[in-house]
Amino acid sequence: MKNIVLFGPPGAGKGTQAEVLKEKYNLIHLSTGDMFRYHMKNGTDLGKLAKNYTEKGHLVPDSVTNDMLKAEVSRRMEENPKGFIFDGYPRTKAQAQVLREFLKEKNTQVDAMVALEVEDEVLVERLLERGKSSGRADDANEEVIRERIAEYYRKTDILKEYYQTDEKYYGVDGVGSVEEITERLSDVIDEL
Ligand code: B4P
Repeated sequence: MKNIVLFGPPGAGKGTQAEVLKEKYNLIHLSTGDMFRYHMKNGTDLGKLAKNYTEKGHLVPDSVTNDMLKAEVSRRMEENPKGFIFDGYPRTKAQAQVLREFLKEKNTQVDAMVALEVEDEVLVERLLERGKSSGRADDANEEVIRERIAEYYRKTDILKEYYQTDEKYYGVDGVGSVEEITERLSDVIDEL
């Protein structure tokens, strides 16, 4: 089983690339952002809670996020997958620790953390563009987008060091066409 953490700031292209890579490598794509959006759309208790954080550009608390992710991994494990692409998770050190322990219990591990590197101004531009049609409250204005990026530097960027100590970290240039970036990511995945 091969498990990949697809990493990067908001708008780096994690979701876009995960959709391509899941087909190419026959992996299960797990996006915590998509899970929260599903709950928000359906008005569940979890969705109501998540909304308070996502619309301000903040991360949803770790305990809630971890429980949701673990339940989904357990459910999808029953499909006997070739592996998972984690998109948007982990986003804090506490989440990374939970993921490590949880995968260990399942006799598996993170094999690579691949980080898409994109400058902040390009991120803002991409998310504002998506906001014109996505209907996503967190893409709606520049202030919230900048807060998401700030939250990334406060809590998430540090995870590069966390995975670097295990020699599982790979940085990939996230600027270029979607196809070019898929090629760069594939070069890393093919080596695993
Ligand atoms: P996410 O859904 O993960 O949002 P994201 O960071 O914007 O997504 P991504 O980087 O995947 O961007 P995409 O490919 O779509 O999270 C949303 C919110 O949920 C978070 O802010 C947080 O509140 C909450 N949340 C999620 N996970 C959490 C966790 N683990 N813990 C706590 N809270 C959590 O690309 C963006 C845009 O760029 C698209 O419009 C795309 O078309 C465009 N694009 C992609 N690749 C491109 C390219 N090569 N060139 C030009 N444009 C490109």
